[in-house]
Amino acid sequence: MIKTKICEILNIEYPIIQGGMAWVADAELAASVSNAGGLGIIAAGNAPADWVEQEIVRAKELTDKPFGVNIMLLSPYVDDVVDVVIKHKVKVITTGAGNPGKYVERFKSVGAKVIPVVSAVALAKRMESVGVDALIAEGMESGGHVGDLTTMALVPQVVDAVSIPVIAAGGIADGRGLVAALALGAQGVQMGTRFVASVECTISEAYKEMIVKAKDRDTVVTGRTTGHPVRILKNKLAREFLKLEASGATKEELEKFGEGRLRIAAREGDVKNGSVMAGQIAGLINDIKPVERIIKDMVEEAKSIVEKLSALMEA
Ligand code: TUI
Repeated sequence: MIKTKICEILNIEYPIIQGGMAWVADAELAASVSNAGGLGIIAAGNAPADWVEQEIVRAKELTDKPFGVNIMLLSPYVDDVVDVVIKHKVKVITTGAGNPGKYVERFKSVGAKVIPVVSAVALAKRMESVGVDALIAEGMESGGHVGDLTTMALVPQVVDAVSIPVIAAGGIADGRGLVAALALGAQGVQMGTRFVASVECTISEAYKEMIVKAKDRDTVVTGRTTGHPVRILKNKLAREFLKLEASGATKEELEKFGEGRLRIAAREGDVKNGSVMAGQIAGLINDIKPVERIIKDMVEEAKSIVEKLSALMEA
């Protein structure tokens, strides 16, 4: 058993949360993770509220365990998505790319736990002061929109700066990562890339295969010049985007160039012209496994590491 405070707060068996990945994390993936004892998350991304509502209803059909919704705060539909998660009394709300402060009271009024993603200490303190239940400290190893601190440096600094539980994210895909996160003072982990390479993930096989084939140095960060740095796997799109940035393209030009690219990679399987968001840990992932296997293997590995470490202390 690896039980932490966050397991009690979220009413889950293992301290493993699935990342809220736009165009990837639907009801199928979320329910699979929740059924396996973790916390599954439906990602609202930039989707309209009626899509989010449909996925919430479907997840309730697929699992009787708790699951959450991730709200991407830059979405044009954010207010409607907030209404939907409140209407359906979703148990856990994670947020990304902004401060959920103005919604916290309404989430809490229906008993939801609120867990924002943060990438820096100042942000963590600000979020704690608006009354959130826990934080996800996400290092720049992550896929998608990233900050600039590594998980190793960020997590213990956030742990020391706040008194609410912290969940580590970025660069975690196995039992070693789980034990490392706990050693840094985190109460659990959030994983994205590892769950993308799962049987139950409904995205294109081409996207999953690209993660399986990726090596350690195969991701790059695009969009640094626009203030929206995004980690993706190297491909034709990444090369063209970086070339455009180096040539001094404007924010508007770059945003136009990048529009809709995640959808075409995830849903249409165009992994040359699409944006294949993935974390640096893609290089460690060499197979596509059922979600339950991912979680069981991880917990088993973590237990055996803890036993070895204890023996080391006794020796
Ligand atoms: O949100 C993510 N990862 C994402 S969002 C996304 S969709 C997107 N695509 C292109 C451009 C923009 C968004 C793909 N991947 N991770 C969580 C995260 N949130 N990392 C960092 C933050 C964050 C950033 C600023 C959280 C709060 C914040 O607050 C700003 C402020 O001052 O309030």
